[in-house]
Amino acid sequence: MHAGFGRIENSCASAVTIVAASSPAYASVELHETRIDGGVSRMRAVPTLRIAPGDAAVLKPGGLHLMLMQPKAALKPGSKVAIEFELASGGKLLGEFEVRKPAL
Ligand SMILES: [Cu+2]
Repeated sequence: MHAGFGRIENSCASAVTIVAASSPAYASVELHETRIDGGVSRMRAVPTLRIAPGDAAVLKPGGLHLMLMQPKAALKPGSKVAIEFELASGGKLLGEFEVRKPAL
């Protein structure tokens, strides 16, 4: 299982809502949020993510992230992974993520 972090900017004049994500490199991709609940770090699935016009969603450790499940092949640091976001409007957004070693 891998985690994806980054910044998704909405430069459109209207809000966008991400309803799903997928990648050719993984069996499944989910949007998750980490929350501290009674001193315990828990993840929950985020079914939809709305981004207001001119705003951005920041995916970072300890917060929103992409949960990348079952990589289909070994991924080398420095290589790129494409992730496609499906929007509520029916549109699609293609993102490119760089593979990095976990920061320890
Ligand atoms: Cu997660």
